Amino acid sequence: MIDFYALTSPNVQKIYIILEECGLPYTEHFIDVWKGEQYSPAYLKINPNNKIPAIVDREGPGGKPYTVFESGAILMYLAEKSGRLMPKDTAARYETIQWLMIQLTGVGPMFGQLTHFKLFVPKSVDSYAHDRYQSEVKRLYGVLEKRLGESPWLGGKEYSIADIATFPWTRNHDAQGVSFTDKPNLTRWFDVIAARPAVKAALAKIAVIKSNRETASDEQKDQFFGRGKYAAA
Ligand SMILES: N[C@@H](CCC(=O)N[C@@H](CS)C(=O)NCC(=O)O)C(=O)O
Repeated sequence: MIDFYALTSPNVQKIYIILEECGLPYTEHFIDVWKGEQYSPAYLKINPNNKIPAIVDREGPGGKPYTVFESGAILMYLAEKSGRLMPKDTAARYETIQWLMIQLTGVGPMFGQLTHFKLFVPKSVDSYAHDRYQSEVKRLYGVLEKRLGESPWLGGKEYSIADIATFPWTRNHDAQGVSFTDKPNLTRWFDVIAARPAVKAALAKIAVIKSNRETASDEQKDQFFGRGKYAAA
């Protein structure tokens, strides 16, 4: 059994998808980051970086409970545990890891910052940041489109954790200012992943999760965004 510390964000969606793909039994524990629950002493013992997702595998290495945080590390751990979704051959495995890393170091941070500036900072206040992140997001979509024109899947010949990591971040491409109408390769890839039964099951679970996102107070938003009196000194 896997204890899964979750809510609804793209990094969490990846873990719902791999758990469903692998048929691993799990129990959800919701950490409402819009209420500051990621800062509770009990949760900080699980992830000292106060972020979701995290998991505790009750049957980890040596049969003992094992904690994993950071979505990329969790994907690799669960792929290794289940023997699926990551190639065994060294060259093929590192091809997958490279595209996983593009998601972890490029797509996630850049798409996340663009969303922050689009939703929470009026363009009149900071058009430089809007334009900087918008340009980088468009560039990254171009890289993904090209890759998917040369390879059936991001990580290579097979569906893998590189696809699972990237798919949730592309679900809101229109809101990110990127149309798929001129991106046939991303369209094909996206539609095939969205039609997978495990992905549908994961997204159905996520769709009914309630959070404090819409009703967060200004102070709770300040804490979540690390600003105002919550800015790191
Ligand atoms: N690099 C981390 C990022 C996770 C992340 O940013 N999680 C957000 C989800 S909303 C979070 O927990 N934010 C709470 C906070 O920053 O206090 C991963 O890939 O797992």
